[in-house]
Amino acid sequence: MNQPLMISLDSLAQPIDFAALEAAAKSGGCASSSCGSSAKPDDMDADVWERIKDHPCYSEEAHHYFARMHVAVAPACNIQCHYCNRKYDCANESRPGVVSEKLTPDQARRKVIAVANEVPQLSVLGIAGPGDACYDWNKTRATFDEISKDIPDIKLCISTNGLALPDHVDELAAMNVDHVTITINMVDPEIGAKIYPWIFYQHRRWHGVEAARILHERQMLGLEMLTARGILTKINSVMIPGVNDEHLIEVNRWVKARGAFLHNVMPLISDPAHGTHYGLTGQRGPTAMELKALQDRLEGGAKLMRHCRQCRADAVGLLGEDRGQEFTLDQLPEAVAYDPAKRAAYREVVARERGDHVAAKQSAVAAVKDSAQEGGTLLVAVATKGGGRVNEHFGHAREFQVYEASAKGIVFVGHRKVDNYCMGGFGEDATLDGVIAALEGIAVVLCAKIGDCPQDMLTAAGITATDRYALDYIETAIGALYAATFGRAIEQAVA
Ligand code: CLF
Ligand code: SF4
Repeated sequence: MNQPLMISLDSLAQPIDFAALEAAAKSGGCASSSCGSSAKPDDMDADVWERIKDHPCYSEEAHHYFARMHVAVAPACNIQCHYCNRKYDCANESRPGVVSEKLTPDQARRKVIAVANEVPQLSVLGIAGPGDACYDWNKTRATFDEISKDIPDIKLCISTNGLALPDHVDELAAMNVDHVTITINMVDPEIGAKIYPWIFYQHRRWHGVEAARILHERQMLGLEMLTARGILTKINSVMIPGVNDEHLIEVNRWVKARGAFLHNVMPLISDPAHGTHYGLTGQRGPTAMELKALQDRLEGGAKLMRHCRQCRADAVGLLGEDRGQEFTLDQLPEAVAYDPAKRAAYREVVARERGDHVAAKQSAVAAVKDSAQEGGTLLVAVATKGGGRVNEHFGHAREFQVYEASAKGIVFVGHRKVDNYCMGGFGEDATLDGVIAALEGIAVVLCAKIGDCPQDMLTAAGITATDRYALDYIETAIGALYAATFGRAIEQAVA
């Protein structure tokens, strides 16, 4: 069994122990078996790997180690989506489009530098609403221009509805923006008319099917232009049951044919309290199992992203955590100067840890494939705070990462958000009921620690929970678990 490197756990806990990070970065060389470059998948070009390996959204594996931050600098939008209400703001809410404060490009620069000095995992700066980064273009460009002067190695990323995208593709390429997300919910304007009541294009408002047709054509043109320039493009689609759920299979085909790098199908978030059209008219979102069923049907098409956390538009931190409230404008110093030392030290440590992780993962996956039996599928929920390890207490988890072990190996298939059950040392039954409901379909929960009471309640609900694999790499733990459940002595193979 791999011995956990304590530095990796320390480095992923908050606050960062910078002295320990630096010491670890300086200790020892980088053996070929443990170098981060060994994490490159065999079927990926070296150039593409170089561009995604530290991007937490474009690489599922990177999301264990690297953080993104969003700055809300471009509030104007040129379309209306039935799932959006840009007026709504709640700091406890976590969903796209929601933001606590809007920033000028100069305020954004101060904030990004402050975060880069404090959060060494930071690798990506995104502009992701509320509003549209391409429509409110001058602010997007000014922000990226400023920040890339101070932090040249930060990756720049935008998310757009696509309507104004074709007007800016050449500038995006010139600005070294390598990652663009287009939200594409339909390729059939009849369906689009049920999602978008209007768009604003060429100085006037368009409605209904005609509006959706224009949006569709602009989205396809933008995607083709990005592909032609070698910019990596991710497609986000909101799954809206009864409106576009079946249709997303067609969307997946279209975007694959036009060179999309990833397809991210996200569940509609719909609540009357949000004041959106869908929320107020009772349109429901999909259940976790409905989302998974659709994603499973899409396998084999455009490559799927399954680890999206539907971040707030001012999110800061690893995916699944949000430290935005630590960096509000009133907490920022007036003058900031970027210090690259922490980020550099962190990257060195991660490069080593990551090579070990990939080797452990490959071994566990091969062993599961080797011994998988017909129908031997195990859905496992893992409490983790990063680093690819089982390292979070059950009661502290705000989400569980879900993996499926089967004849296909060990595959990350999604996450389940929960309210953390343990508040100041004691748990609340009502919250635990919510956690159990969120774990629908899960066979086993792996965590770093769990008390007898929640363990018993989970057992009564048909879910096994164990801290037996605390601090193991996630795949190593699941491999051993799979062996105990279905396999033939896998434990030796992954030891
Ligand atoms: Fe932000 Fe989006 Fe860039 Fe990531 S988020 S602009 S690609 S840096 Fe990532 Fe967040 Fe999902 Fe977006 S988890 S909502 S996919
Ligand atoms: Fe809201 Fe984004 Fe849709 Fe504009 S494109 S209406 S900001 S979700």
